[in-house]
Amino acid sequence: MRRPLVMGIVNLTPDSFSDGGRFLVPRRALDHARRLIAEGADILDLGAESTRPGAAPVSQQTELERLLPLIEAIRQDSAIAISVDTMKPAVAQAAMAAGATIWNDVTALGHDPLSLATAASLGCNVVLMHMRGEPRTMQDDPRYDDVAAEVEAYLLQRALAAQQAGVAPDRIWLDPGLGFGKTTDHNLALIAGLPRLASRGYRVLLGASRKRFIAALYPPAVEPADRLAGSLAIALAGARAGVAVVRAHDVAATIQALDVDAAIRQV
Ligand code: HH2
Repeated sequence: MRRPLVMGIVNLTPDSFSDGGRFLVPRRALDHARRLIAEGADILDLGAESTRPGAAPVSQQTELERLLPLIEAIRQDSAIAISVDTMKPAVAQAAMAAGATIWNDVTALGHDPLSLATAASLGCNVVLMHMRGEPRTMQDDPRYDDVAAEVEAYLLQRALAAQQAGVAPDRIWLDPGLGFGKTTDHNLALIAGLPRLASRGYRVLLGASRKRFIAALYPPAVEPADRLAGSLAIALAGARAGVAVVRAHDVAATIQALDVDAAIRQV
């Protein structure tokens, strides 16, 4: 029984909710990346623009200045798969040229009219994530009739659009986007719906690590760094639902939990 791949999170944003800017300096980001590699991460996800609720947008120039030196530095001593968390096609293109191979787009290649064609021409893996609205306003009373069905329909439609633009189906990863325009109940319904999403023929990526709704489930509200146990509970639910990739801040702990779970399921 193989466990899902673990994608370790490296934030280069001054206002990222969980790291509080500790990794803004590239030197620190590089140290953090190296630590996640040593802990056994399969993929590193580098993000220079925070997508937390209420976050302000970042310019293309700033994203590039933050990302490119880090990708180049990681590439000097590691062959780890690098993912870049961006909604801008020019940033994705420059990142792939520097050595990244995965484009993680929280707008499912919908932010820019050039995104679909750029992804196809780059030949990279693409993460298509569902988000309701935009980060600034997405948590303002989001509503759905059937959140799991609506998110799945959206993701399958974006996957089809990507394929029509020339992206190979085995390079498309789907992500329900926990916390992106969803209440706690919506997030729980999406987790419960993972087996169905994972049966649609595409790899599924799940990102629950340290998210706010975990603190809503276990009062009193805990700080992001104290949400590991809840994050692991969701990672395991994802693994049992057939998720292929888990996005996580705490790489060593996540791998340990997933390895033990995989060993149990193999018996
Ligand atoms: N969550 C965040 C950012 N990027 N990408 C994908 N594919 N799935 C996710 O669930 C996801 C994501 C969370 O936002 P942010 O505020 O940037 O925090 P952090 O990067 O520390 O998780």
